[in-house]
Amino acid sequence: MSARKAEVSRTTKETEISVSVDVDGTGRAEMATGVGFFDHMLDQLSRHSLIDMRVSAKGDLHIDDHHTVEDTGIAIGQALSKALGERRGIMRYASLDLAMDETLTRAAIDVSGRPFLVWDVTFSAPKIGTFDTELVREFFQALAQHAGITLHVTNLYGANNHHIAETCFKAVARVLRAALESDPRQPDAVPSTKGSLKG
Ligand SMILES: [Mn+2]
Repeated sequence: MSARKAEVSRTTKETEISVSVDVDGTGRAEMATGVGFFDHMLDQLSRHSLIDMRVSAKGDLHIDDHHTVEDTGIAIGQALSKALGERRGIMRYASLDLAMDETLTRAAIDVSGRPFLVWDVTFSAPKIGTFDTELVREFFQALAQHAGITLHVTNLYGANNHHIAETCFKAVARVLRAALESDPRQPDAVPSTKGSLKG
């Protein structure tokens, strides 16, 4: 595999974001989105996927966190898609149940080139600190769309909303790691009968 690294810069009237990723990293995270809870979640995404990620976002936080969170998802998704190129030699599929104290969340992924999010996660409160819980879905919707991945996330049970959010990020991180791992039995093949996993 050639180096699976990419950088993306994205500027709109609402946000100015730059992202760099190294898929074959060590999980080194440098997050500066201006949203503390979101930085904490992105740290989990990087740490548990072993994808090095540097994210710098300047968004219209005087309105709310929405544009910053969604556009960061778009930029990380674009960077991942760019880094993965033809998606040769990857395992492609992965799933797992991720436990954290009282919470259990399942994630399944197909690095298919076909963007799709199935989201079955309900929060019992609208906020975690100052962070809107509905933005967790917005982030993963943007990520799935722009990374070109099919992603299913199901919270099976849980009481604490911080745990529910955190298990979503950790579970997705772990399935990303497993699905992007190189397949030693077909290191140069695109794992598709179509011959293409690009969207
Ligand atoms: Mn935490």
